[in-house]
Amino acid sequence: MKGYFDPRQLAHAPARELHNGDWVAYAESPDRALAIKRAVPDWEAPRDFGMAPLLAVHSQAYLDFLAGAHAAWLAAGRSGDAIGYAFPIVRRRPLTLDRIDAALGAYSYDAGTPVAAGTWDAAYWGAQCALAALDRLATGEDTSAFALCRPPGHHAGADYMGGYCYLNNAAIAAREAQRRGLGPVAILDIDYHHGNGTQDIFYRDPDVFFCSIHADPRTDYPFYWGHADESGEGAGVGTTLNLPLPRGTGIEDYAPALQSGLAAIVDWGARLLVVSFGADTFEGDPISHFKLRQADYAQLGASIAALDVPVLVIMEGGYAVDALGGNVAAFLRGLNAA
Ligand code: SP5
Ligand code: ZN
Repeated sequence: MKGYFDPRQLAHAPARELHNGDWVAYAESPDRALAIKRAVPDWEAPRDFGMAPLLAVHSQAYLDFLAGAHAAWLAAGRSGDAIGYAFPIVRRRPLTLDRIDAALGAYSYDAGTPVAAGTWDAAYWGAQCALAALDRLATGEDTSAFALCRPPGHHAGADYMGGYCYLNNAAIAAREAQRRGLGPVAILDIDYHHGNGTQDIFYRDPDVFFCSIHADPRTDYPFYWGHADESGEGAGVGTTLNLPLPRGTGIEDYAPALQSGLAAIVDWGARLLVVSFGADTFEGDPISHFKLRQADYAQLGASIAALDVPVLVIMEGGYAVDALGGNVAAFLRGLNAA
């Protein structure tokens, strides 16, 4: 199985994030990618599939904002990473405002997602990794492929960033797979956090099935999405499945949830599965509260492989850097064991 990574993804390196009312070191560090790179054997650099696949998911205005935000921040006389502090919730009108601080608020839903000098380049090449991995599956030479997307993507919506995410790599790959006639596509999100951006993008879409297994948003980020009763809207009713689990969940309760998610994906008739994989379900993760161990990841991979459809693995979260490479490698081994 090929992995895809581009060194330009390391250019995204915000210094700090707001956590419990104070500044702390940014958890989504370039070291995460380097740790995964060391633990997985077979790499290729992505080729450039251009902007069109990104525009199939994200608005032009949002992409323009993202590409220019750090320069606008510097032009406003600031230094360091661009971070918003005012957010247009509570039924404000969708105004188009020039000031960088207004734009930072309008295009994000949290203050945990700074735009650094290298953010656009890194996010762009991360998305190209997702497209390159899809391209590999399309050749039929492999039944699985791995995109080391970093920064991650599943919290990013059509026109917003959040949760360390800027471009929704899983959604970009899913849309491109549809365009190439590789569907029906299902997305299985097994990051610790709910994939709110992905859910929003496909919420009214009956043609992409989205299933997320995650920490209960009553206790965990992103709070406002991922509750069990969210199941799609309009034509998309029934094609979103949320399976929240309590803090402290270990493999004994995680595995049955995964089986029910996989059963729903099979029933729905997926012919391609995009997996948003986060290793922040690990017992040693510094910002999360599930209890999976390294060997459990091989079991998750094997359960997914049993579906017998092509699997595109998109990297999402996972912040126990010392264990991250081993956890990702275990998952990919389980996926490819059969
Ligand atoms: C992709 C992904 O896993 N995003 C997770 C975003 C979670 N952000 C909110 C959690 C705040 C915890 N901050 C801890 C910082 C420790 N250095
Ligand atoms: Zn996460």
